[in-house]
Amino acid sequence: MTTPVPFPYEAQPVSAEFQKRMSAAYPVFDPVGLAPFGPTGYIMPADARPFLEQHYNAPVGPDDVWIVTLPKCGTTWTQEMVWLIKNDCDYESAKCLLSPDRYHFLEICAITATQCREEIRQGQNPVSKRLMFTPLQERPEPRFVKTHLPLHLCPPTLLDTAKVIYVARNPKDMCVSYFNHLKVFEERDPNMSIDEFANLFIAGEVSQLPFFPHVLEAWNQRHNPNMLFLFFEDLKRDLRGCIKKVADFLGKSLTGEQLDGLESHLIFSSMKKNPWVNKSVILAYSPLTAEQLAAKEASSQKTEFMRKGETGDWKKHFSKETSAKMDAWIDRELAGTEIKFVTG
Ligand code: PPS
Repeated sequence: MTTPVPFPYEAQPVSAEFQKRMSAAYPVFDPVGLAPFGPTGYIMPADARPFLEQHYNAPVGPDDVWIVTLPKCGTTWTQEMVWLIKNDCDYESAKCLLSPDRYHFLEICAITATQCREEIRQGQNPVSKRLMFTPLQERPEPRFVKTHLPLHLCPPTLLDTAKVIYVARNPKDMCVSYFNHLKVFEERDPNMSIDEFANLFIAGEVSQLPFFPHVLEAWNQRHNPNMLFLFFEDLKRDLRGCIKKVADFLGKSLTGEQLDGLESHLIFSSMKKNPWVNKSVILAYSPLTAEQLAAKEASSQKTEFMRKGETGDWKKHFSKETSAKMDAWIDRELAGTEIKFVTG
């Protein structure tokens, strides 16, 4: 047995004001609360450390592929693409959930509010139990891993060993998409406005943020031969070109016919209709059975995972002031870097 690599980070102490803000915005995480971890203050439930230590020591093999992203930046889209490219466009075998069936969602336990994690443990939904509690070690190789952790919280050997695909999305659209996601998954105050949320987003006071340190850490690794850095907006603009780029990176060659097939499988309208990457995703993360979830859905809002898939959707949501505040923040954070986001 190998000795575990000591995990070098602790949850940072937080002020009473911070706790109060977090508790008002994200009550589901009470009473454990959210806390910043590590040098960039990555926000997670305050009891996440033992999980993070495990993830830091996760097994990594040379044929493994890790999709590393901030939430809502094109993870699912890229996961489906990568899995199909690696598996020779086997659409029949792709008729099952990305996570837990095809991908390991590394930190799903760590980011789930403590009592929800326990509800899933005690609950009747076998899929969510598998999603939460199957160790990475039990997955067959090559392993497909999805994570929103920043690179410094991933295993230190990751980039020397496996292939990593990082997908970035402009922060304005990510903010709107995340605002919707946290409502669907009941992880924020449902009455919060998008402008209030944008303030928390800029301050990095949202689970799995702050935004810029995460992106810039990966951007700085973009020339590493084991790293492919993609933008959501490029996937939108030139899906076929991105499929080719990913296939090249993974050492796979695709016929013209395979490219055509993948392109039509991966466009938004197809992904939205595909239950394995859309509708059933909500079920996979719930302690409820399919019947219980259907009853809940009938009595509340529609639970769609694939929402709009657009670049520039933020224009329909932000006030002028919020948009200007975001622009100033983006300019400030990107000064002196070469990274450019397309926002619409
Ligand atoms: S998650 O929950 O973090 O894994 O979400 P993630 O998959 O990263 O991001 C979800 C957003 O990606 C959009 N999406 C797409 N857009 C365009 N084309 C395709 N094929 C596609 N697939 C997923 C999805 O709709 C979410 O964005 P929004 O803006 O909310 O629609």
